[in-house]
Parts: sequence; structure tokens; C-alpha cells
Amino acid sequence: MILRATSYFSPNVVTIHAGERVVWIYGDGAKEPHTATSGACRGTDCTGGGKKFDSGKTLNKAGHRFEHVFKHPGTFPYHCDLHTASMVGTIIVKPKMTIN
Ligand SMILES: [Cu+2]
Repeated sequence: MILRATSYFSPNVVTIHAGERVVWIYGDGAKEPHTATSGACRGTDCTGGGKKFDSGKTLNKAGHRFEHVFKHPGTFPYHCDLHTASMVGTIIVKPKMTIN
């Protein structure tokens, strides 16, 4: 799954299966830096995030990317540390597909 980080995350809610990789690709024509940081925000307060993944300010140039493999099912909210509640997204991870 490939996501675009501009002044918002697109698509904003993404559903994948455990073991799959999400790639955030920088795509902001305004050339502002962004992060993809795990954790939800309360209003503009996003402190305590980044425990599961954190790109840091590496998303700051065309072509830059950040990847994370989601090993376990769950719902994982994330945000941009620099734009807080105006730049959030969610990764929904379903259990691994099994072939019977
Ligand atoms: Cu941002």
C-alpha cells in the first residue's frame, strides 16, 4: 500500500493485512516537511506518539519515502508531528489471509 504525504495523508484510512508494508511517499508541492508518526492526537496535542513507528522529519523532499511493516492486526492511528490534528490517518490491519 502506498500513501502520499502532502498537507494531508491520502488515502486517509487504509486497510491492509498483517505482514504487509505501508509506504508513505512525500508529495507536497509546498515543500514543507512532514512526518508519519504513530499515535492519535487529542486536538493539537500529539505528545506520546511514535511508539510503534516514526519517520522523523525524513519526509521533506520529492521522492522521499518511509516504510513500515505492520506485523499484527489492529487499528493504528498516526499523524504528522508538524501539522498535528490537521494531518492524521489510520491504518487498519486485518489478520493474515489464510488459504484453507
Ligand atoms: Cu505535515
